[in-house]
Amino acid sequence: MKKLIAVFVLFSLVTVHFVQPSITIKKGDKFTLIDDVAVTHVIENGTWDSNGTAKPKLERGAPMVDATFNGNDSQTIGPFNTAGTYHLYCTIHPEMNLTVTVQ
Ligand SMILES: [Cu+2]
Repeated sequence: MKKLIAVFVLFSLVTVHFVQPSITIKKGDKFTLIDDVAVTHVIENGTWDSNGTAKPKLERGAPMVDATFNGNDSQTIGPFNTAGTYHLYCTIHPEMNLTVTVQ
């Protein structure tokens, strides 16, 4: 099963965010991230903390994610082969955090 999740922008870079802040998938699934505007995103393993500091971290059991979007494109992320909760973020845009729950 492949799920879709979109990335979009409203008027300024400050408000760039994931349309959904979280996604739940089954073990072994991949999902597709869609960048539906002309904005570059670089999605990697890690999070932005509440102070706006990037915290890169490859969590145990997570696939290594390093996906560059150039705008109006999409990429498949995964597969996630181990159940757990994982964190992805956009290294360019603070607050662009995505939580992936694998069941
Ligand atoms: Cu971004």
